[in-house]
Amino acid sequence: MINRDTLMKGLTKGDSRVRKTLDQAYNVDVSGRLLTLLENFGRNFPQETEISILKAPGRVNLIGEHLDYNSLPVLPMAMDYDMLVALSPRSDLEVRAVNPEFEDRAFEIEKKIPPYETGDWGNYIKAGVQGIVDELGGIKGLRGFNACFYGNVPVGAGLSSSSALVVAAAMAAVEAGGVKIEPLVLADRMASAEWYVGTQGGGMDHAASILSEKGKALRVDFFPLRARPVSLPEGYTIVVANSMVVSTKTRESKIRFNWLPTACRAATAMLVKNLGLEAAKIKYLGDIFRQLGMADTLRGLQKTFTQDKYTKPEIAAYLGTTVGELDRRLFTTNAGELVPEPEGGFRVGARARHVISEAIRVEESVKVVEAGDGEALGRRMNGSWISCRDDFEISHPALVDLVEIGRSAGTSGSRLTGAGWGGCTVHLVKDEKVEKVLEALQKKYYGKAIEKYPAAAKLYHEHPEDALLALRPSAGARVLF
Ligand code: NG1
Repeated sequence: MINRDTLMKGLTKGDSRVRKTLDQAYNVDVSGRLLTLLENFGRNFPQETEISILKAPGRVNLIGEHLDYNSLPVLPMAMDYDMLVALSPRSDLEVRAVNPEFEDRAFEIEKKIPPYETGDWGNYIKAGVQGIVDELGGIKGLRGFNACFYGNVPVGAGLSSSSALVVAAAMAAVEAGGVKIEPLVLADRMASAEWYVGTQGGGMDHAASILSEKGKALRVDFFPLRARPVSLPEGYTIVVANSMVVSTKTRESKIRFNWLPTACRAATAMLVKNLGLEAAKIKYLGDIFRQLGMADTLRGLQKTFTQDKYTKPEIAAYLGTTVGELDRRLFTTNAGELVPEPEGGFRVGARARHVISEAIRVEESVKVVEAGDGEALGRRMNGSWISCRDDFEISHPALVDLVEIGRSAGTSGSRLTGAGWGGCTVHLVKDEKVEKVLEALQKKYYGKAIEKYPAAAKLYHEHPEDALLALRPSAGARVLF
């Protein structure tokens, strides 16, 4: 905790202790953003002089897309773009949340916090707080809080702005209550906490946000959650180019997202049946991969998926069950929503092929990165791109444009990052080529190709600062002051 005026003075005068704290957490100067946050807080809660400040970063995934919920490893890194929170505890259980971008929200901390309407930003705050209530088994020890949220992670860009908000809200509840939760436990809890908003995502974003170390990428494994910092090869920069095509996970797009984890579940059940595996030991595609190894898993995929699409009745017949039972077992999200069938059925085999081949690329990527071979990582990123585009079908013409522009300007590797259908591309670029790559993306995409996507072009003209980011890995979520 710190006095608001003291921190404001420290930031304005460049106080050395303040600067040291910020240098440990960021590669860039955030004092301007912190001052704006403190001013917002002062305007909204003028009576509160003693406050805490925390950060929860967004992340960019270098490789390993849609693997987390399949219990397979991923390699993300935290970014200096984050959700900042200034907060002060209250003596009751009310949470008051303000954010310059949205309407104010207020709710009570209780055992089961009822959600707002789908898509409301306040649900992400509730998700984080509910996660803490669940972790503690009740509201004992918790206090309400007044909080100002102030984020700069581009929204709907596949950079985990949503998870940064969920993590920030959870950490605010922890800080206000003065309770202790280990980072690994918090990261694990947050993965399921975000299901509160209705999506079936995995735990990558929360792990990257909470467990990252400055200057390092993070290999994350799931069920149980484990994380290991990985040094990136010297002489390379990570460039993120945002298509500005917004890819949110609300309403219709939530169904589109949920088709993927449920198709993976169906693939798992079909493989278990066809390969005669012991069902009790297998919950995820990752379990099959670990049990059979690479070659046998790939052979198993070929043997099992003989047609391109499978309807629900076909999957039910394959598994010797009814559609009703299937809907209950495989096609209901953890938030209890039934996932309908996509037109023509699920491309179960292609989805599984992406997951398994991507897992192989991640394992190889970690090895080559640790051996300092950036070019070899680039080749895996290119392979991931093709697989995401063709087997997982999460691409978008704007992402194709960005990857092609990047590659022809000389990146070592380019791919989409995050859930897909829009959002960002990530490029591995040799330091000496960064300028050329940025210039090509600027000129050919933002200066020309983006006009093919009118909504994206409009967003770009409003927020050009969200377009091109040259990044170094940031530190994970923490209370700064
Ligand atoms: P983003 O990119 O933040 O929408 C989503 C999931 C991740 C992961 C990726 C795909 C959530 C909160 N996040 O991320 O867990 O599955 O897609 O790799 O659902």
